[in-house]
Parts: sequence; structure tokens; C-alpha cells
Amino acid sequence: MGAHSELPPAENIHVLSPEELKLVLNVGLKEFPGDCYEIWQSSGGQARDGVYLIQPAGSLIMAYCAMQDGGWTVVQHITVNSSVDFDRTWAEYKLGFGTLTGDHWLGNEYLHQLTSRPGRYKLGVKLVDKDAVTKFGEYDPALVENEEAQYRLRLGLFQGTAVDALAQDTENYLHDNQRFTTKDRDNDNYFQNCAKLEFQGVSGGGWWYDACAGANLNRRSVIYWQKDCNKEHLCKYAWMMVRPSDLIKVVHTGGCPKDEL
Ligand SMILES: [Ca+2]
Repeated sequence: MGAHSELPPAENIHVLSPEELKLVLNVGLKEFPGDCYEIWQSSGGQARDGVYLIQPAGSLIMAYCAMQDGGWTVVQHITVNSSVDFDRTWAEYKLGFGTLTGDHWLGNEYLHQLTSRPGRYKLGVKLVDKDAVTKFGEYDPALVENEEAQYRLRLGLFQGTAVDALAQDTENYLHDNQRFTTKDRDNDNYFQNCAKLEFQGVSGGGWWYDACAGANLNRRSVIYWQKDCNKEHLCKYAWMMVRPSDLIKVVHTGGCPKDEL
């Protein structure tokens, strides 16, 4: 039980079961990294996947780090037909739900804190279909605005093997620049609440809806990403994650240049 007593009070302690708290890989530090990328970088790319404590802004939180993919902080993971319910309230989407070692939403507040850290951030999406074909896409830069702005999504340029389902309107819906909607807070552009619309008896969950969706990774009956993931082409898993942008590489060293490791 030693690891338990060393565990600092993470604000989102509810996203791990008490038995899983011992899985946190970096307890007992005096200062905590701002995100998974800092850990990945200082380990020379050798850090392993798992749950770490990070401090993106004021509060200490736990997050799952996808180190093998390059130090990404995972902000969403879903398995089709997940036992984790994604039909949640604004408050639950704000501070996260599910379990970090499985399906979860890290929390809009933390997504805001991470993407508004110094420099810029990018948003990555990873999709795995039923035949285990993996597609990837990223928006660089990416920002989730604060709660007052209803956690509005702001996306930059897209690249990747997946389609650009958030900022391209091939389905007549745009997710870029939309505010977040949950079943108890309707910020979308539809006459009803998109988060309440059901498919196969499962509601859409919280999302940056338009009127309503060309992509929605929070409906657990069908992971939806335009032609990459839909009810004809089933996907099994999806992840959303954030990392510092490639657009800002300049690090101010105070006139004392150091060799990059
Ligand atoms: Ca509406």
C-alpha cells in the first residue's frame, strides 16, 4: 500500500479505481510535468505507455500517456459497444469519466488547460477498424476554449491517413468552431439537442455538434468518422490525444545554446 500513501491528490481521482491507483507511474515527485510529451522527451522517448500525473495548469491530474506514439496525452478512448456510458452531463464531460486504463473522457476542462499551455498544441485522432486497419489524423494547431466559451473547438490544418471529418464539410456538418453540447446543455445548431438523438437506442453523447454530426467518437453503438468509421464500415476503437504543435520548435535558451539530445 506504500504507493497509495505517496499518491498526491489528483483532482480527477475518480477516473481510476482504488486498486488501479498503484498503476500511476510517476508518484512522489516534487514537481510534475505539464503533459505526457514532457515525460516522453525527458526519457529520450523511452517512457512506457500508462497512467502518469501531470499538471497542465493549476491542478494535478492523472492522464493516460501514449508514449509509443510519441508522447501524446490521451483525452478520449472508446471501444465500440463500451460498457462505459458516454451519455453524460455537462459536469461529467467537464471533469472526465470512465477509467483511464480503458474507455474514458479526460475532461473538457483539462482539454482546455492542455491546449492553452504555452506554445501551441495539436489534436490527434487514431481509429482502428474491425479488420485492425489503423488510420490517423491530426489538426495542428488545435485549441479547446474555456468553459465560458462552452469549450469551443478551434482547429488548424489537417493531415493524416484518415479523412478530415471535423473541419471538412463533406457531410454538410462542420465541427471546427462549434461549442460543446451535452444532454443537459444544448449549444448545437439543430432545433433539438443533438446529444439526445438516439441510434440503436444509444444517444450521441457530448460532442462539438453542428446540426448534427459528420463525426462523433462518443456514440458507443457506432464510432463515426465520415467514411472511415460508420455503420457500414465498423470501427472498433478510437482515441483522441493532444501534444505540443510541430509549428513551434523554437525554444528560448537564454543565449546559452545547448545541443539537442
Ligand atoms: Ca439545438
